[in-house]
Amino acid sequence: MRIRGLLMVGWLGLAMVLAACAPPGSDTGGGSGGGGGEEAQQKVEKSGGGQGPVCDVKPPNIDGLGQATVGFSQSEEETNPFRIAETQSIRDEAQKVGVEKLIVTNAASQISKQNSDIQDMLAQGAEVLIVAPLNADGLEPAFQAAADENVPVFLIDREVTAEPCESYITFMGSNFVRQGQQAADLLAEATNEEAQVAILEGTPGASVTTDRQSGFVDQLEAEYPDMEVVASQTANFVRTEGQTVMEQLLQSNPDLTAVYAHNDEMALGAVQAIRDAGKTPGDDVKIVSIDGTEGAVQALAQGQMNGVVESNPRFGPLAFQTIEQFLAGEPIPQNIIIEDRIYTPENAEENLDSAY
Ligand code: GZL
Repeated sequence: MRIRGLLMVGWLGLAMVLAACAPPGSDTGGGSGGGGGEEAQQKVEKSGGGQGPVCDVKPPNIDGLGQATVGFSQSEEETNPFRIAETQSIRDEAQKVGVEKLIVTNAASQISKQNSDIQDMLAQGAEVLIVAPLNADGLEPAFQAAADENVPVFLIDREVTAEPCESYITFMGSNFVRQGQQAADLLAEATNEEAQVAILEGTPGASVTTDRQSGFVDQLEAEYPDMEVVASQTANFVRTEGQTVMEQLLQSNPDLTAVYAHNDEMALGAVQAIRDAGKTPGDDVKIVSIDGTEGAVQALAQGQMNGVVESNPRFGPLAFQTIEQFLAGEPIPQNIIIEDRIYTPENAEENLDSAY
C-alpha cells in the first residue's frame, strides 16, 4: 500500500514536472546516455527548477556556449554503466548545443588526480567546469584554482562540503536520503517487513554513501521494527567487491534473508555470490539496490532481484541548460534536485527501455 502510494505520487509528480518545468525554448530530451528516449531523461523535481538560495555571482564574460571551452571532470572509471551513461550524456549534449571545445578527464577514484585534472583543464583554457566529485571533502584546491580564474563550477551527481557560491554555483543530482528510504520500503514489501539484512555500502567519504545509508537505516527504525541490519560493509560501488564481500557475509551470517546494496553493480555481485552459495537470489535472499542499470532491471524482471530505485545519470541536458541560464544572467538555485523512478518486479519488464 505504502509503496503503491509513493509510486502514484512519483509518477504524478513527473507528469506535472514534464508539463511545467521545461524552460521556454529548451529541450530537455536528447538521445544521451543509453536506454530509452525522452522518457528516460532527467526530470527536475519541482516546477521552478530547484531549491535553496541563489548565488550572487557575476557570470564570466562568455558569448554563449558556442564560444566556450568546457571541462568535465569524471570521478570514477567507466566500468560502471552509471559512469558510462553520465559521461556519454555530457558529450552528447555538448555536441548538441554546439560547445566550442569539451575537455573530459577521469580521476579513476583518486581525489588527488581529480584535483590535478581540474587544474590541468584550467591550464588548457576551460572557462566553465562541470564536476562529478568523488568525495564530499578534498577538492578545495581545485575549487580555489577555478575561483582564482573566475571559472564557474557546476556540480553534478554528488555533493561536497565546500561553500556554495564560493566554490561552486549549484549542485544537480538526486535526493540520496529519499533513495535510501525508498529502498527500505521496497525491501519491506519483498520481505513482508521481516528480515535479517546485510548492507553493501558505497565508497566511504562520498555524500551519496552517507545519505543512502542514513535514509535506509532511519526508515527501518521508524517503520519496520522486525527488519534488522546484521551486517554493513563497504564494497566501494564495485561489482567484484560486492561479490567478495557478499561471499564473506554469507559465511558469517548464514541466516541472512535480505540485501540492500547502495548501487546496482554491487547488487549484481551479490546475486552471483548468493547463487554460488547454493541459494536463490530474489527468493531465499531478497535484493534491493539503487541506479537502474540494464543488468539490474533485467535481473529484477527475471525475479533475481526485488526492487531498484533509479539514480538517473543523464546529466547532459540539465547541466548545459543550467550553464546557459547562468551565462545569460538568470538566477540559479543552489540545489537542483531530480526525480527518480522506482522499478518493481511488476513494472521492470515494461520499463526496461529506461534503464542504462
Ligand atoms: C550517484 C552516484 C553513484 C551511483 C553509482 O549520483 O554518485 O556513484 O549510484 C556510482 O553507481 O558509482
